[in-house]
Amino acid sequence: MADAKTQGLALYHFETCPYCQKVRRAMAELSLDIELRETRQNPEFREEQLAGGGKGQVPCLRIEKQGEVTWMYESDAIIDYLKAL
Ligand SMILES: N[C@@H](CCC(=O)N[C@@H](CS)C(=O)NCC(=O)O)C(=O)O
Repeated sequence: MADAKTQGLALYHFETCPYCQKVRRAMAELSLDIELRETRQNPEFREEQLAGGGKGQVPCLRIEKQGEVTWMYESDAIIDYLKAL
């Protein structure tokens, strides 16, 4: 269940990816509850990321705001975005 600040956000990730671990750690430190979509064991998440974002690189933050969807790659950019929420 995401809170109001994080509604519309979903993080595409997988467990052993160090860049994903860095983002998940930042989420925990910031106490942000963001939907997690694990792409290694869930091919449908990988497919939707590829279709929407254009590449399967993780971590990737899907941001849906007022019906508009953007896909943010790069762990540092994602962490900066989360810190500014
Ligand atoms: N510079 C990127 C590196 C991310 C990265 O290398 N992710 C790896 C997994 S650890 C990956 O998704 N590789 C597969 C791909 O690029 O399609 C970041 O900081 O987010």
